[in-house]
Amino acid sequence: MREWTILGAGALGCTFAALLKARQQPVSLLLSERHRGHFHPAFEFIGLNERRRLVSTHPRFAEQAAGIDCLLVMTKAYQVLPALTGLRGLPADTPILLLHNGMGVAEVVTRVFPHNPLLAGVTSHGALKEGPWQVRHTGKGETWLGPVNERGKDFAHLQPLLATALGHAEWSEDILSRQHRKLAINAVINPLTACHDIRNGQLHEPRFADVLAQLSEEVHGVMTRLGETDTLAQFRRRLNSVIELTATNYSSMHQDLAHGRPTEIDYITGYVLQHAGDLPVPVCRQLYHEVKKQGG
Ligand code: KPL
Repeated sequence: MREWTILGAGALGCTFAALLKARQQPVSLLLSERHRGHFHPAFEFIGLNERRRLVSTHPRFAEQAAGIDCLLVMTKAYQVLPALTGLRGLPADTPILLLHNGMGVAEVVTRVFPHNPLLAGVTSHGALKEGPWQVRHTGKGETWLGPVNERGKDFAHLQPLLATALGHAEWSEDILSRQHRKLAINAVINPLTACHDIRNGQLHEPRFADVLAQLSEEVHGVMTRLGETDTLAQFRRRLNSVIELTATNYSSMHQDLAHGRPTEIDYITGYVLQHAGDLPVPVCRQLYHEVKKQGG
């Protein structure tokens, strides 16, 4: 592979670009039309050690899709399809690695690009945009990737490249399960913090104890229905540890709602509702409608 192309020049996309470039791995940023003519050839990256450096990137636009070797998709979930449908010239052997939050997108990407190797990943790195072209890496996390279709299985060699740059990356043939685990955490923390206008850590205040208990039970029930084997107690332990580790953060859904941006509710809570079958999920449903009502 000659070059990574990152779709989604948000905080996390730029952080991955900076970390890959720091290991001399070639990176280009695939930009949307609104950046044409307004693109900064470099962004400022603030590392975990507070060191600042200028990262110069090679911009690409949709009409240059034919030259993409490996596509890393790091947009918001609802931006993936509109962005990918503009890439008609993408070669059929270019692997597409979906690293966005939420689920339900891969099924549609498979229909639009039936021949491409498709992979999915989850990452727990934290990043923040401090200015239009200024990005801060706020937390080192773990990254998992694995195949979504048969052709994706030939791309396990991407894992060591990512591990070198990110500090951790592992390959999993059962990436769906990793995605479910992350989705379940997001389905509890994100809508609750967004609707109540609180930081993640405030979920541990006694006033949220009941709703947290009920929502985690609902989400866990749906995950079990999807074949996941974690017990409710194990799920709650993981959930509580993420709440503690990210206590001072505003969740991504909180930030989206607070800034009047669309949220990923359809790909997080919406996914849980779609897979609930006949399980009762009243809190999930109520939060879904509440986020929608607030404009998300
Ligand atoms: O992934 C997150 C998000 O905000 O989307 C969590 C883990 C909840 C951290 O804020």
